Amino acid sequence: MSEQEITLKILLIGDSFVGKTSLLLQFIDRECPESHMATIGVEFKDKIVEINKKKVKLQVWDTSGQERYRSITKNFYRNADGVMFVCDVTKENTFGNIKNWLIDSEQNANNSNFKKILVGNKIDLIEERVIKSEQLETFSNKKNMKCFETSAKDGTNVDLVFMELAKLILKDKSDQQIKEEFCHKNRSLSVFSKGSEGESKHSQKKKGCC
Ligand SMILES: Nc1nc2c(ncn2[C@@H]2O[C@H](COP(=O)(O)OP(=O)(O)OP(=O)(O)O)[C@@H](O)[C@H]2O)c(=O)[nH]1
Ligand SMILES: [Mg+2]
Repeated sequence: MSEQEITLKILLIGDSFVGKTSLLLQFIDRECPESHMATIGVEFKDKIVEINKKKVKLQVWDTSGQERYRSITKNFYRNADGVMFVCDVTKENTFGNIKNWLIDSEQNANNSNFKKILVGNKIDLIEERVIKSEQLETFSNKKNMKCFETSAKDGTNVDLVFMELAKLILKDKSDQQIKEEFCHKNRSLSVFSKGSEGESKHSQKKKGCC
C-alpha cells in the first residue's frame, strides 16, 4: 500500500475546557495554548505516522465541548474510526459527563465498530486532581475501553494515546478493508471546516482510488 493510503478518522470528544484542542496541538505542533480559545464547531488537523512499517494519516477532528455546538458535533461521528473521550482530572463533572458523550457517540456513529479510548487530561495539576487513576480504570474497564492519563501541557503520554488508538483501529482492519473505507470516505466527504495548513478535505482524493 503506498504512502497515505490509510487514513483514520479520529474524534476528540468531551466537555469544554478539558483540553481537547491542547492535546491536538501538542500532538501535531508540540505546543499547548496558554489560554482557552473555545473551539467553534469542529476543526481538523492531520499527521502522518508510521505503524507496522505503514504510513498512516491520522485525521483528527477536534470538536467543541460547548452545549450549543452539540448538534454539530453529532454529525461528525459519521465514518469515525476511533473516538477519544477526554475528561479533566481536576473537574469531577467532566468525568461524570463521559457517559453522556458515550451515549451520543453510540447513537450517532454509523460505524458501530469504532474504537474508544478514555483520556484523563491535566495530570500535571497534581494538587488540584480529584479524579483518581482507579476511578478512570474502573469506568473504562466497565465500558470495555482502554484508558490513559495525559498532560497536554507538558506532553506526557500525548503521542502514546494517539498511537494506541490508531493501533487499536488497525488491529481490526485488513488492508483491503482500509482501502475500501478510504475510497468510500472520499466519495462521501461534503461538510468541511478548517483543515491543517489551509488544506481542503476535497483536495485529499487520491489518484487511482476507487
Ligand atoms: N495544566 C494544564 N492545562 C491544560 C492542559 N490541557 C489544557 N490545558 C488548559 O486548559 C484550557 C482549555 O484547553 P482547551 O484545549 O482549549 O480545551 P477544549 O477542551 O478544547 O475546550 P472547547 O474547545 O471549549 O471544547 C487552556 O487554558 C489550556 O491551556 C493540561 O494538560 N494541563
Ligand atoms: Mg477546543
